Amino acid sequence: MADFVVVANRLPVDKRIEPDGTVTYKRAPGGLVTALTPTLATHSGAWVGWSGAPNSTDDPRVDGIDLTSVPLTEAEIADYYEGFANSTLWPLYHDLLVEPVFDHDWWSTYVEVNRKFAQAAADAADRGATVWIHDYQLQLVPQMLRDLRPDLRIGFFLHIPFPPYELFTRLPWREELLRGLLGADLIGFHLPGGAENFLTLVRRVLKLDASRDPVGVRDGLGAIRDGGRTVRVGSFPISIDAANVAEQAAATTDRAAQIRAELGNPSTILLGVDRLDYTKGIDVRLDALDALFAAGRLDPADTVFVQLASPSRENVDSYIAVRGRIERAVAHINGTHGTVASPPIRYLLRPVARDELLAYFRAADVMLVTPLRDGMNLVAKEYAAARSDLGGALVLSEFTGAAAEMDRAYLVNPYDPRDVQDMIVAAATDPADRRRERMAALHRQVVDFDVDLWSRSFLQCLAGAAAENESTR
Ligand code: ADQ
Repeated sequence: MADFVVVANRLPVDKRIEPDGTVTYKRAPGGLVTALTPTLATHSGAWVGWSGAPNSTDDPRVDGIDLTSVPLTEAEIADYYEGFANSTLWPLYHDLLVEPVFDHDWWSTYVEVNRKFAQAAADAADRGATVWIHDYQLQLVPQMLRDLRPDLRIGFFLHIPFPPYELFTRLPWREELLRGLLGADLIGFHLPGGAENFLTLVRRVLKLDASRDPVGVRDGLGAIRDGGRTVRVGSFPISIDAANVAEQAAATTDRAAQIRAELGNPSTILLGVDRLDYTKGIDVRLDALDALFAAGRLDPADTVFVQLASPSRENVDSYIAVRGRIERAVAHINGTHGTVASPPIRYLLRPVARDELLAYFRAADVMLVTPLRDGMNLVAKEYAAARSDLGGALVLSEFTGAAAEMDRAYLVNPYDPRDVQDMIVAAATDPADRRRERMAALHRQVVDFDVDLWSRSFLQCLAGAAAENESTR
């Protein structure tokens, strides 16, 4: 039994079957694992999640953490994960960038799968344990778990934006989802705006007494009175292990120089690093580069843009469509502005190893992070952390959570093509001392507000919120 349980859609490991048939587990590199490792290590920790493959039931112990697999059938993966989570909630919570699908069968499966996760968490948690549930796939788990185990301290954190009343209320199941979340003692969002959207929805849809004061960052929590309990609501901007990224990136200097040489030693290397997702605005930056080459503001013979994309949700129609759009744009730009020997766009569709990614960060003169909507965006923070040499420049969309903190970046409105073009040129050509001064501010920001602060402040607020409810029980 564990006194600290993480519940997330995915387990933090990759399963590998070796040629001789033996099964090994390797810790998957991911922000959440890094964020929670220190807490898991100092507790008897458990992690409840799906393995990523159908019907997997193994429960390995990896690096001192007990993993509990929630087995999902192929039909459940299609309806809960690809369907309700990624074709209904994801587009609805990201400004309707594609049209969300509302399907009652998907919803039924979402309810059933959330119940499986809640049961698995209830089975793993010791009496009075702290359970931290993550993200939009599991919004019903807090209340389901509270019904099963009223003794637990339950926190929930949403990693994506939380939409305003006008969008959220399209959901036929809006009351059920809000009620599901209210099982937690503390509900965390990246930004105060998400927390305030939630408070407004609870007040207007559920007619509960919810505070109206602005929500602060890491303190100044909102409050909802629900029966005898108080549910706290707060803003906790996630971050990265910045010191570690800086140290590892500094060790890639040779490889970074090699990358520049491999690209033909252009004057300017631009870089994009994203999951291949329509929210990330990969097409926004490609369109801007096309226009800049056409207008002669950037020289395609002396500029290289490297787009590293990792495949994501490949069975979902909107992801198949965005991949097609991006690949057509890459081919169009290279065909129009390149030569056979030196195409200005280099595009890779596969995940890149961590060290290699950090070397690309160190090689890039301009990092392009142009999402149309993004809860936080860790790539922007990783780039700033990696540039302890204070080189490079960050072009960052105002529609990312990261922009709230990283205001010394070259901020752009991704919906304004001229603004994106102008900022790319400014980031590439501003005097070195101005670029350096901006990067120094960004680097300091991510080092000072790292992921350890994120998890510590959330867990501290959760302990306070839960203790308050326990004292009135
Ligand atoms: P994501 O949408 O996955 O996360 P992001 O925060 O940028 O977005 O994290 C992506 C991670 O994947 C980064 O660590 C990045 O380095 C890595 N990655 C991306 N492309 C890669 C590639 N080609 N090769 C190797 N690694 C790659 C969700 C929300 C975000 C929020 C996080 C954390 O959508 O808004 O910041 O959760 O809360």
